Amino acid sequence: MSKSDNIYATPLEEVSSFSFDHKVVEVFPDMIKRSVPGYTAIIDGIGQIAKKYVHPNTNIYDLGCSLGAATLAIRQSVNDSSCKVIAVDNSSAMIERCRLIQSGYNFDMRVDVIEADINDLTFENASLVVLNFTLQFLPRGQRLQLLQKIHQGLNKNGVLVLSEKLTMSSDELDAHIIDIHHDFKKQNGYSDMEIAQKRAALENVLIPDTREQHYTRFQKSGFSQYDTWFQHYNFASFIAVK
Ligand code: GEK
Repeated sequence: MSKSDNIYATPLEEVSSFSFDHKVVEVFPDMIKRSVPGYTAIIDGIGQIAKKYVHPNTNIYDLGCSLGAATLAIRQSVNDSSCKVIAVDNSSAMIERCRLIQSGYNFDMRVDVIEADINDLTFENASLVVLNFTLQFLPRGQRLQLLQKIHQGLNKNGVLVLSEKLTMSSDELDAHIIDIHHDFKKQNGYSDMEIAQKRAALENVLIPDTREQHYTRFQKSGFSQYDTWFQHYNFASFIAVK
């Protein structure tokens, strides 16, 4: 069972930059469900997308896998022993816990849980690549190159699922949707102080793009079809097909 997230529940003299350390690992499932609107629906949807797009004898990549929720959904819904999931994260605390969790399930479909920077990977024979709320943590300058490498490593008709927090198209709308997201967090039991301190911790760590920036990047990476398959407030998930 995941402990409940109270990392920012007491006032901090100085809020340091957010990092995916042991403290976060302990509360992660609770934190992400209470903070990201639609998270559970997106994980379920990734399982359904995998059912449709994963082919026998191919690789599936879960990039920035954290504890492997997307990996688990894919293993559960596809469960083909000729396929392999490669789950990657650069947080050693996440990877340690992810290995433990994944080894607790007895699926036919194998998973390799790897500690690495996703920028250092090469992708091959991929039918599905998942970036579920990970790209937003990479410096903007690294994002296009990663998508180009993913596109190269996908088989024809292979799919990238990219979920991200979005910046809205106008400053006014963006401010309003951010308020609505904060109300969502309050309804999930976070106090104003927790919301403010978490926001400060994520400043310059989570850097959201607009939908247009994502679409332009898909185009520049060579994807022929792309669309939004899910959105709840300023949290969206895109599907891009090679
Ligand atoms: C889920 N996908 O539950 N290389 C590898 N991993 C990275 C990198 C990098 N360069 N940068 C960040 N990460 C998960 C949720 S969380 C999203 C993803 C969130 C990792 C980081 O360590 C963290 O585990 C993950 O990306 C982002 O479906 O917490 O909002």
